Amino acid sequence: MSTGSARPVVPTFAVVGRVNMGKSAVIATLLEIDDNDLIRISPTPGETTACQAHPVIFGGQECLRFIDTPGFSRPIEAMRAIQALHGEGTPSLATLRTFCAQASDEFGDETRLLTPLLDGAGILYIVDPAKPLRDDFLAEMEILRWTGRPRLAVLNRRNESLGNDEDAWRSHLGAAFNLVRSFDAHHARYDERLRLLKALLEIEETQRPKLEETIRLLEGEWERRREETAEIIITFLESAFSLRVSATLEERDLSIPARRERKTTELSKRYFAALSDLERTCFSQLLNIYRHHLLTAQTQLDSFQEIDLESGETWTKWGLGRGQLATISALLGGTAGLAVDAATGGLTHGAGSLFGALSGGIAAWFKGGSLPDLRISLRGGMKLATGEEKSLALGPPKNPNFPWVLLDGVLTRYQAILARAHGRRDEATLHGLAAGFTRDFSAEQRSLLGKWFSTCLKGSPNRGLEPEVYTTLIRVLKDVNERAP
Ligand SMILES: Nc1nc2c(ncn2[C@@H]2O[C@H](COP(=O)(O)OP(=O)(O)O)[C@@H](O)[C@H]2O)c(=O)[nH]1
Ligand SMILES: [Mg+2]
Repeated sequence: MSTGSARPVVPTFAVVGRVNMGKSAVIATLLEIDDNDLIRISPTPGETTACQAHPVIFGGQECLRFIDTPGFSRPIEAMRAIQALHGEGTPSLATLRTFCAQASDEFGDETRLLTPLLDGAGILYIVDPAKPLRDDFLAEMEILRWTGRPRLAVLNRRNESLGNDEDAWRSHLGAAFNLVRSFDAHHARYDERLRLLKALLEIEETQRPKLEETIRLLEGEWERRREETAEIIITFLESAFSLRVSATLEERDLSIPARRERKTTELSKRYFAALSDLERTCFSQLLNIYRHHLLTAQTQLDSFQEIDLESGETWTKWGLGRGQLATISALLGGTAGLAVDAATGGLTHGAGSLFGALSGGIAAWFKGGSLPDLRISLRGGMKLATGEEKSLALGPPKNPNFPWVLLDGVLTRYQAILARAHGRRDEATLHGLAAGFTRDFSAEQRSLLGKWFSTCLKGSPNRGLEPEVYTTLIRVLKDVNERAP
């Protein structure tokens, strides 16, 4: 119930407007809540019948609160009733209180909406400027103006169509509100969310220090997430580049070509399945950091089936250009793309002698015998273990663009994660978007990452380079954040 003019300790804003204008979607996007059990967003009007408080909590402390309301349902009638109650002149806060205290059920929605305002909450008034500006909207604005609370009008356009009344909306809102802002609840990115929160600072002077502190905390949180992301990507790349799968082959597997082919193909499938698992883990960690539960990320498995076909779409879409690859390859001694470390990670260590021809991959090992037609040339080799058994180990594709394509796959999905608004309720699969990022890296960034990649591909990541790789990635992630898809 309303208590005099006492302001709430926590800066509080009630989100009001006509039903179905996207009030709940605006809150969900602002507060990154994509769970329909926590914030119900629905095309069916009238599903929200009570006010619901949504706290913003940092370090266990509530520092900002939004109140979702059912919205106006009979604004013209309510306006007349309040006016009649007050008599001549502009209705006062006292009249609004009396109205709320006396109102019958027919004004249930209006009463519920006004109560937090009478308790001191500021106003976020959500409208869809594509809708015709009718009298009932003007009545809503009028009632809100009578509360005298700080008020921000938010234009949330729910579809592409431009209404004819946009100018009229703006001029009426401009007169009745302290500030008017556009905000797209289905597409707003971090910067736009921050901009809307900063608008609250402008309308609610008395809460300035608290709101400024909250914005600082949010900015800090955003940076922390970027740092975590960089760390996750480094771990992912390192394990992906060092990934090897191996199988034991017996003499009989080698003597029958069909069997041999099947074994090798199975092994290559296992390699890509394991790579996909690593990607999936990486993506789900990123989705977790950015609080998305309705998204899944598709792995790059399909792209990699094509990685040795230079005309393949992936080859041209992601990864570096030919000249850039040549520069890196020269920098690393010209053979980096093909070099296979004799040690091939831990898999071949220990027993047995290493067969030659590693640099030719498994092809050269099958002297005389025809090699299964693997479309992807994987690093790896064959070695003789004890007795009659041989083990075959396969590793990352030898295509020198592999690491860059892999990185672009992560970065384009990161970009898609940042572009997803929490106010949406549809499930979606993230595909890597059109253009990659690695091609636009500076020469220094490419050479540093190229060096580190090559050590990882050889199975012995250079830890000394990691701090620089980390800083470079942070820079890259910032650029991704600033480039809208
Ligand atoms: N395309 C689009 N649809 C939106 C947007 N905001 C809300 N909606 C949709 O409009 C409907 C009503 O949204 P909701 O937030 O529940 O409205 P509320 O009744 O004012 O709380 C839902 O189907 C939303 O998905 C938007 O910015 N763009
Ligand atoms: Mg709602």
